[in-house]
Amino acid sequence: MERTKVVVIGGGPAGLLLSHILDLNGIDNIVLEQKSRAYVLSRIRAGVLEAGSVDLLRSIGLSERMDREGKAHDGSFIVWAGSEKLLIDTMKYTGREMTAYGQTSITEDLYAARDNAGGQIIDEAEDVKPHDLVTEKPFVTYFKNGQEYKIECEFVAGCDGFHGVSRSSIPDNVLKTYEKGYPFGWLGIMSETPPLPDIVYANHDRGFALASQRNENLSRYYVQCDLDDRLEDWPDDRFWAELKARFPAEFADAIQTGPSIEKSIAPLRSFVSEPMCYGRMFLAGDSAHIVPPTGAKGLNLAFSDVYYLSLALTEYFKKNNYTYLENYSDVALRRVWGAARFSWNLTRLLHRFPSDDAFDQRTREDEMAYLSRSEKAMAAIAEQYVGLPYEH
Ligand code: RFL
Ligand code: PHB
Repeated sequence: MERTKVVVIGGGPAGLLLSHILDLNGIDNIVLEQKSRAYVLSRIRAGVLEAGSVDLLRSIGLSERMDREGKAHDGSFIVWAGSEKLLIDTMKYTGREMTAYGQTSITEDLYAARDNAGGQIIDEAEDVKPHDLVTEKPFVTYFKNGQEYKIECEFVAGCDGFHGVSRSSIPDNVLKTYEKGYPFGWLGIMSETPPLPDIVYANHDRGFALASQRNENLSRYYVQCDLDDRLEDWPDDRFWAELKARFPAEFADAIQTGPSIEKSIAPLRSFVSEPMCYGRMFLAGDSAHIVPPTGAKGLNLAFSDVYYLSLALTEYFKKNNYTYLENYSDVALRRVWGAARFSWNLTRLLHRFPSDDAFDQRTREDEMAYLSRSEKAMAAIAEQYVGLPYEH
């Protein structure tokens, strides 16, 4: 049996960042991760950071590599068949930039920082279970190498993603969930080829496509695909042909193709659970909410949750002030709903839905036309894309 102040369930970006900030504030914690470190580091996901996420990483001294390798952008383009390309100019409308820097690199940076600080991360922890959450003495059990362990703590942080155990430990009569599925997925590939200079979202009759990047010789591309598509249906040649068909010639001709080094299909989902706490357990990141990737919000929301939760736990441990913990769920959820609405709206605007009728399509085209005519409409998109400010 061990004791610590906070058990963090999940060693993804939310859990590692929380663990690190707590440690910087002198708050002991242990991270329990069910997968191996190699597996966690092999996951390829987000690529675009809001200005607030970059500020947060800088404020805790975790930006050295990001500042060197990440690429700041004034904004991202939207292209639409038959119309001018549109820049979501976050620099012009908000004075802030977006940064292309991969989640894989952030996770590596976080593991390195935890290792340097002597942080305790237990990987391949099986059957992790939080207990007695509505008492003042919660504890967490897990198995490792066939042996059962118990950690007593004061708080549990549920940072274990959408399929984790934390949210499902909250009784049904306490949790309210809101969910929307989408009738398509994103097929993504990584290739060791120079990317387009900018991040470009494309709407096309054949479906959505996205050109993104990790560094000057690593490109990330996505196409909207059917939910029942399998990876075997998508050899590289088909992927590249489909990707290029969805971009106007100006961009399609500039896309450099090459063998894929990773290929995966992700279904799209919007999901929010309320409240983001239960007794002495607090949820952060994908364990509490999922957004479709169209607005690049998932990782950024995980970071804003961690910002609020680390502040609340620090107030408690340093000043014996419980108010921030009491308010955590309400404060975090305000930002979560803003991003859930924005991501849903951008997904609706940029994808083709099998159920669309002519009216749906014409109103979508009109919304694009409105965006290209109205500075105020563009400013609203830019403000949300760069990320709404954290509440202080
Ligand atoms: P994670 O990353 O899922 O980490 C959770 C960790 O918990 C572990 N775990 C458990 N550990 C112990 N016991 C259990 N019972 C456990 N169950 C699970 C898991 O192994 C894992 O290590 O959640 P976290 O930390 O909240 O981070 C969230 C982000 O990963 C996610 O929101 C983003 O990747 C979403 N996302 C994007 N977000 C952005 O901000 N910008 C983007 O550009 C962006 N692009 C994307 C994305 C997600 C994508 N996919 C694949 C869904 C693009 C894609 C294609
Ligand atoms: C990515 O680079 O993986 C990426 C970029 C922008 C998004 C989603 C994903 O909106």
